[in-house]
Amino acid sequence: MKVNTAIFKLLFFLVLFPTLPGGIGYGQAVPGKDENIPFLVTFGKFGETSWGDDDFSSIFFFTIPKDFNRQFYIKVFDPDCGGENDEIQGFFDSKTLFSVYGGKGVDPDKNIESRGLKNGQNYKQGNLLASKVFGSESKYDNKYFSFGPFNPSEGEYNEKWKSYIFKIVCEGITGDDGNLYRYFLSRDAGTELPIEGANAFTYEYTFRMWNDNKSISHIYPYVDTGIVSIRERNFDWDDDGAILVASTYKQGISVPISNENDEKISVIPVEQAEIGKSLDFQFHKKKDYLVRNNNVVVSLETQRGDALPFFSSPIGGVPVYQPSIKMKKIQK
Ligand SMILES: [Ca+2]
Ligand SMILES: [Ca+2]
Ligand SMILES: [Ca+2]
Ligand SMILES: [Ca+2]
Repeated sequence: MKVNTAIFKLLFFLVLFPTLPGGIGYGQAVPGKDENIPFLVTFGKFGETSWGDDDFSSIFFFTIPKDFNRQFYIKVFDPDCGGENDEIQGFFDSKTLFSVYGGKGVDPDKNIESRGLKNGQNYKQGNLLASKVFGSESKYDNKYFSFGPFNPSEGEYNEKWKSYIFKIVCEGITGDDGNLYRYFLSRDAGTELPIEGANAFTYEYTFRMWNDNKSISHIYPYVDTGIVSIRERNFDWDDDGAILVASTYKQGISVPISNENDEKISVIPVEQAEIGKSLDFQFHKKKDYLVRNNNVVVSLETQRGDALPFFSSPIGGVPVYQPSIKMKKIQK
């Protein structure tokens, strides 16, 4: 009887969720496909902020669409701090704690502290579902570790996104080295199988740039109704080329850039044509010489002081500049 039920359930889910063709841009890789960012980075708490991480922690949220009712996994690529990918300072002595939260208190729309933007606020609200500390461990070097399985209903339901919200917190609990890693939201523990309609977002993006002279990385905030301007902050950009903001309306406006262990803040006006779409913040590396191991922090606020999330899979797709919008406006 139990076996029959299990088989029936399996068949039922196979009908509902057939294997989707590859290459569809679902937002489960963090950083996302369109972002062209090699790694997230979190330093041990004894690190220097001049190495590009201003708070030694990072918070990401995952959204699981309410129609998806199977178990899933939150996978971390290269969770260790040692061996390949990571940024050594002296010798590898960092330990990194990854913690997955669900339930009440997680949803950053309902609980602002959950965003983790202000020192002293409790960003660990919610039910702790899983956690693990990683040191320098070859077992996890350049490999995935899977948290889960989780049931979607263990998240906190958000009506606006019609999704269950989960949170993963990464903290450098000791040491001074930089842990570089990525996330993947998967239907399977052993492989990377995306979930249709899922996405991921953060309010403070701390990431590593490519070690070359030509790559352009992107992050994509969503412009909701009621936003008239955005206050952008970048920290420790190492004077590494240009940061531009582009959209359907803006061809690319450069914003003031930070250098070493400092921040630059600027206010960017938002036009009506940009509401309900994503903006494209572009990070163009310096061409004349190579700035190596550039880690940078970026955050945004609306004119009301609300933090703006960046989505791994840009809402409404990557914005493409449409000169006609501007021309129409000029002709008026
Ligand atoms: Ca590693
Ligand atoms: Ca060290
Ligand atoms: Ca790592
Ligand atoms: Ca930097």
